[in-house]
Parts: sequence; structure tokens; C-alpha cells
Amino acid sequence: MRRGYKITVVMPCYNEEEGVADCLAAMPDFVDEVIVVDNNSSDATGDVARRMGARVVFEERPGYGRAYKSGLSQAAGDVVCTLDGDGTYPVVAIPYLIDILDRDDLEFVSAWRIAADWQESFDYFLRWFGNKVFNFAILLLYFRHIHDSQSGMWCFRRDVLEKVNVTSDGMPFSEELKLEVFEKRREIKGREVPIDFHYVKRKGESKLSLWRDGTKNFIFLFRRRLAKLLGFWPKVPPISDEEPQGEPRKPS
Ligand SMILES: Nc1nc2c(ncn2[C@@H]2O[C@H](COP(=O)(O)OP(=O)(O)OP(=O)(O)O)[C@@H](O)[C@H]2O)c(=O)[nH]1
Ligand SMILES: [Mg+2]
Repeated sequence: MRRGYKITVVMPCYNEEEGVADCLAAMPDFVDEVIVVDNNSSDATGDVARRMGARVVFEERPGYGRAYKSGLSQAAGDVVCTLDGDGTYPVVAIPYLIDILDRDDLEFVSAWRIAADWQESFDYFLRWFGNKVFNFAILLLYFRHIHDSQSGMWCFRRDVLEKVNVTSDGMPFSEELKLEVFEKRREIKGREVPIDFHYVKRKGESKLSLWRDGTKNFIFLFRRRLAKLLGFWPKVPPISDEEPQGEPRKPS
């Protein structure tokens, strides 16, 4: 519990046996429930998470958004926090985000990662640059200034899951969720909150294919804009109604 709220942390994981162990080891004591979504991993992600006290939700259908939908729908907390299971997001920022949510009576906050020091890493540069390009595309297409559209660290009241129409099961889930929240500003009080970010190379292999996922993200943003203008963007069931699918493989 923190500030009277029951807290759930959700992490989508596809082959993150190393990263998820680091995240779980750093988890603050006030967190009531940690849900690790094992997205049909072929490594020991599920076992490691279970051994370290997390609740493991298995989801066989692939996709970042798919994993999130299945995990978030199972959350029991009043407030839900999220992060990748790869050790790149600062677990120490969780209490800060919850406190801001409570202090300012917000319903949704998205961590806006600000690096205090420039990292001499080509990987870091590509991610930083890609983020800027998407932020700019969102500004042009949606007239919205999102500083960190690709951030995967959010903290929100659980009932937000019933108010947003998030269609993507893939990587665009992250930007679509933010767009949904910020577009519904009369219904959902949301904001980006700056956090101190120190880039660390992720544990395990990246699941991001910069060009393939980048192109898909662009197409998604254009398609959504156009379909919304023409009035045929689909309405999907709320995330809270999603059900995980599949059975974990038995060890051979
Ligand atoms: N891309 C992808 N990620 C998944 C999937 N299922 C679960 N995930 C998890 O979603 C999180 C995001 O994937 P990452 O590979 O970290 O993507 P990213 O953060 O954009 O890229 P990095 O900077 O390399 O970490 C990780 O914790 C993955 O394990 C999936 O099907 N596809
Ligand atoms: Mg990551």
C-alpha cells in the first residue's frame, strides 16, 4: 500500500529471465502485487518471476500490447504501474509517480524520461532520435505535444482501463494509450511527469526492430488519424474485459 492505495506493478516479458530478476529484486516493499506477463517465453522468465514472488500471467499470443492487455486486465490494485521487464526503466521512480498521481489528484501519469547526462552509445542515440521523430509526427498529425511518446512507464488508477479504446496489440500500444488519455482530457486527468533517466543497456536481447517497428508505428499513427477523421476507427472492448489465453509449455 502507498498513500492508501493498493499497488499493482505489471511487466510484459518475452524472454527476459535476466532483466525481470533485476526489476523484481529492486521492487519496493509497498508494492502489493507484481504481475509478470510471460509472453510465451522460451527461456525461464516465468519460473524466475514465480520464484521471486511475482504472479505470472501466461499469454501465448505475441505482441507488446497483447501482453499488456492480458496483464493489466488481471490487476487488482487501485493504482497500476508499468515498466519493461528488461531493467531499463528506473524502479526507484515508482513511488515518485504514485505520489504525484495522488498529490495532484491525477488519473494517469506517463514517465517522461529526461537524461541528465548524454550517453555515448549508438543504441541510445537511435532510441532518443526515434522518440523525437515520433513526438514530432504526433505533433503534426494530432496537434499534441507529447515529450516522450515511446515511454513504457505509466502509473494510473485502474478505472482508466475502462475508459480508453486501445486497439493495438503491438508496439503502438504505448503511444495509443497516451493519445487516448490525453485526447480524453475532460474525462481523464493525465500528465507527463519528468523522471531522471540514466540509460543502461538492456539485459537480454531487444525485441524492438527499429526499422520494422518504427515503420509500423508510423503507419499506425497515420491510419488512426485518417480513420478517426473519416469516422471508421473501430471500438474495441475495454482492457479490463480482456482474458489471457494459452497454457505455458511443459518443460521437456
Ligand atoms: N516487442 C515485443 N516486446 C514484448 C513482447 N512481449 C512482451 N514484450 C516485452 O515488452 C517490453 C518491451 O520490449 P523491448 O524489447 O524492451 O522494446 P524497447 O523497450 O522498445 O527496446 P529496448 O530499448 O531495446 O529495450 C519488454 O519487456 C519485452 O520483453 C512482444 O511480443 N514483442
Ligand atoms: Mg525495453
